[in-house]
Amino acid sequence: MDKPLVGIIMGSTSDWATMKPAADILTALGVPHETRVVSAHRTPARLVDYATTAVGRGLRAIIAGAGGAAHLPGMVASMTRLPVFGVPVQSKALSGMDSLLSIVQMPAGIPVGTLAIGPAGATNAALIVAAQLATTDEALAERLDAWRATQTENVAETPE
Ligand code: RP5
Repeated sequence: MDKPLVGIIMGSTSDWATMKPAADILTALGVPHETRVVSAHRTPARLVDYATTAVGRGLRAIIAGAGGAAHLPGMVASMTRLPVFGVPVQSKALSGMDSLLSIVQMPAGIPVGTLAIGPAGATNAALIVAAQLATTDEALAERLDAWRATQTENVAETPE
């Protein structure tokens, strides 16, 4: 297995159903990645360790999904210069609006690129990371172009 270039982290195992599409996209595009449960609230020491060692371990980007009071992406971003993309997980109580607002509204200086709520956000987080990596990886660029072309070909002309 190649050294991971992308870290996919999430606040709870209950986030996996939302975040799995990000892993699936990176697998389909041949981008080495790792998946970890890292909670800003329940495992703060794990969070510090993950964020502060990410650059040294060769990661190029981090995708962080969390729900509710979703501090994970912002806290990770505060401890690494790597690009961090936040995926708001749809919560039961507030349908993910809590997750979205707590991820998206970062004060100036520590950016988190915030995606859509739910699996669509996880999918697009992986695609945006792959697009960035593809700017310096011609083989990946070709795989991403092919993936996009297949998606286009699979759009039906009529609804039934
Ligand atoms: C957050 O709390 C997690 O990201 C998850 O979305 C939410 C609920 O976690 P569980 O109670 O399901 O573990 O930290």
